[in-house]
Amino acid sequence: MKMDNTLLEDLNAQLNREFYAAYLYFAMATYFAEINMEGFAKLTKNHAKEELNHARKIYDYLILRDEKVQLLRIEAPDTNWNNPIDAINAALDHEKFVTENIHRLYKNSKEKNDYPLEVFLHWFVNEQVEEEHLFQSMLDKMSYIKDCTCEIVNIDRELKADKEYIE
Ligand code: OFO
Repeated sequence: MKMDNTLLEDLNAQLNREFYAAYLYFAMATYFAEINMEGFAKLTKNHAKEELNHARKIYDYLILRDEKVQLLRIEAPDTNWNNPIDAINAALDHEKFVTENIHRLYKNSKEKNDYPLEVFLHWFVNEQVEEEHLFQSMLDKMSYIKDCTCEIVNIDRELKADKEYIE
């Protein structure tokens, strides 16, 4: 089944948004490495790799559907973060933006009766719930203790030791 042109354009745009997300998280990892927050650097670098995996899923799916892959220009992320809370806030905002885009794609795939795409997008719909939760919960913890830098250092230490965020 050929994909509707609007859906195809939007899916290629989502491929680009996933590559941009990887770029954004690599930029965050660089920021955290520069201020010697190794745990946050590890978390965000790991997340950049996850985003590349999201891009790969969409890329493979387009090939599987015999549709045209468009590799669009990747914007440079804005990296003017004043402190760690600012950076994690930007991560959460970005994930909310991605969720909106995934939901629109999902809604349109239903409206165009593209059942395979609708089912393919289930994984992304669920993934966005996890992604928003990850950064929201981290931001909550950081916000409670924003006046105590030493606690942010503790969170950083925990992240550095966390086996979930392996290199
Ligand atoms: Fe962060 O989930 Fe993809 O973009």
